[in-house]
Amino acid sequence: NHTKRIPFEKRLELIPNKVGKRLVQIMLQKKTCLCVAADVTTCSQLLQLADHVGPFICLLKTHVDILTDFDKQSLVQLKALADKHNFLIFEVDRKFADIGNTVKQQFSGGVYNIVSWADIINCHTLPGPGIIDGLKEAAIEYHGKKKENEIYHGLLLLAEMSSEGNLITPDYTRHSVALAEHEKYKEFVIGFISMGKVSSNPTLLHMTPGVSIQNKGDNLGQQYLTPEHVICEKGTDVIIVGRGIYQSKDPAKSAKEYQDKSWEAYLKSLNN
Ligand code: 6AU
Repeated sequence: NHTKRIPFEKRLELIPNKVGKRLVQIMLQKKTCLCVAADVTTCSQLLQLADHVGPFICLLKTHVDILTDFDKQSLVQLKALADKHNFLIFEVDRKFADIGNTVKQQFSGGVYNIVSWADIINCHTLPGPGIIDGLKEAAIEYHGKKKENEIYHGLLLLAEMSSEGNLITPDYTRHSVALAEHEKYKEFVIGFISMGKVSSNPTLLHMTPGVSIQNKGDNLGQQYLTPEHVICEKGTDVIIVGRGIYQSKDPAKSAKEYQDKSWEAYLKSLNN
């Protein structure tokens, strides 16, 4: 059964990447499968949201490119909030999609210096394996370590997208899965952005955007499913929720609701 679920406690022992392990530990400690997409446009909104939803999440997804007043100090504060509330940071805006040599610089250089504050990043697989190699080199060089098992970042491959009419085919997804499952990347690639479970390898995590309790979609092609549907029916591990939380009147209350729904669905799916 493709959606047969292995408990997180078991998977924790198998995951080779430090960040992937840490994430699953947090999920188990806090009983949450929720990642909040903090798509707000100022640093103060970002920090405020992170502080409000922090207790309920395992991961905060940032879009650093859309901050109008980006400054490095705010990221230091964000890191402090991540420590305070025990969550990891996933920077997604550099949804890396270029050749290895370019993404290596985008990851470790520029104004954002993502390598210094993000735990998790993601990339498109369109350019081929070189994109993973480039990002991996940047991650290893940042820590000045050459041993692969000392990588302190985790990479997610975009195997599927939530937007209507996207050009990803089943074949493209299969190739992305094969890359993630490759022995060479097992210390660095921790899973996928996908609409559900695409690999039965228990060390790889699946994170799914396009999740909302209330809405069915937006007017720019986003399509939503409920937390229960993506966890129980599609077999995903982590739900990524943006507007359903940060646009609600009380983001902390909404985050708690999504947290509870995600964990209930996870427990239910263990008995499926
Ligand atoms: O809940 P929303 O629709 O407000 O936000 C969904 C979040 C946004 C998107 O940039 C992101 O999820 N997203 C992504 C990823 C991983 O960034 C991929 C995708 O296929 N669909 C999607 O919505 O921050």
